[in-house]
Amino acid sequence: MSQIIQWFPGHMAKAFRLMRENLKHVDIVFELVDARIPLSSRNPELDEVLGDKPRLIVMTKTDLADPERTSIWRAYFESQGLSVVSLDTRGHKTPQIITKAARLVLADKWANLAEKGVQDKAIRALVAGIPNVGKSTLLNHLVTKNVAITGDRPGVTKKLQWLKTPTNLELLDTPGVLWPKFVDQRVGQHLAMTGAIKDQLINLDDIALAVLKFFREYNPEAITTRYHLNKDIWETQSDVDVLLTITQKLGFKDDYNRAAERMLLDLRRGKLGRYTLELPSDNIGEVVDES
Ligand SMILES: Nc1nc2c(ncn2[C@@H]2O[C@H](COP(=O)(O)OP(=O)(O)O)[C@@H](O)[C@H]2O)c(=O)[nH]1
Ligand SMILES: [Mg+2]
Repeated sequence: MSQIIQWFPGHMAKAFRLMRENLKHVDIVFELVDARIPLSSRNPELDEVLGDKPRLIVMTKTDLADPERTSIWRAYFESQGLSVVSLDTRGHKTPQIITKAARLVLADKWANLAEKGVQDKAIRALVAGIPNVGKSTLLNHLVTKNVAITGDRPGVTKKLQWLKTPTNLELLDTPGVLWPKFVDQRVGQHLAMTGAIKDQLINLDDIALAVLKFFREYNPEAITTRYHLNKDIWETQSDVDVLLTITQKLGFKDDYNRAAERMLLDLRRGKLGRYTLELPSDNIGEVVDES
């Protein structure tokens, strides 16, 4: 993981510089977070960059997340004074949900404009978030099905391009790319578990063991059902032993790396059910001062 930590700061500084530039031109920022890892998919330094720029938290991939935990997270964000929506970004209601929430955030400002005779001004927005959180998908679903948006292009200086939506939003066509902050070992693990980090960057067996540790508490039956294990395996076997048993059940002999890979794939594709890895009370990323 150390390689990643050293690799990010330069990119992040550049991404933030670009974002500061772009912020001058928008009314609101849509900060995307993955509903399965609402803490690990955020970058706390964004707060500083945004200042008092209006913001809407958009929890993506709720179709993969634990609905009960999504509610807990929504309440948590609201308790922090943040506006929040949660959705499957690919759903047909996405434009309505996002636009309605953005209008609400900007209601006072737009009422003031209306008093000055400015009617129906489009809301200009910047979509921001870590890689793979769903930025391009959201843009595609807000605009029209056929607008081509080709990847992220951080650092490219060019004339701003706006995408118009039928709901009177104007979106910067280049999303703001944020990098996750590896403040805590769990952050890296959670990003890996949800597929936000490339497999080449992670130790598969470590992650597989973290998956088992999580499911042992959260939803043990998802594992026993999927891999045809005895339900009481959790009482008699350690996580390492469970991984070995799964390896054998899958017919991979002693190649537990292959089993780890399969488990991760299953997890990311939702074959182990819906899950949310984090709760506000987990205190991930809260630096404990030990000096
Ligand atoms: N299940 C699910 N998949 C999503 C959702 N939003 C995005 N995705 C998928 O997540 C992956 C990454 O999305 P993308 O928009 O490319 O992320 P970006 O890197 O932030 O632009 C793609 O495979 C999308 O289809 C969602 O709400 N639910
Ligand atoms: Mg993209």
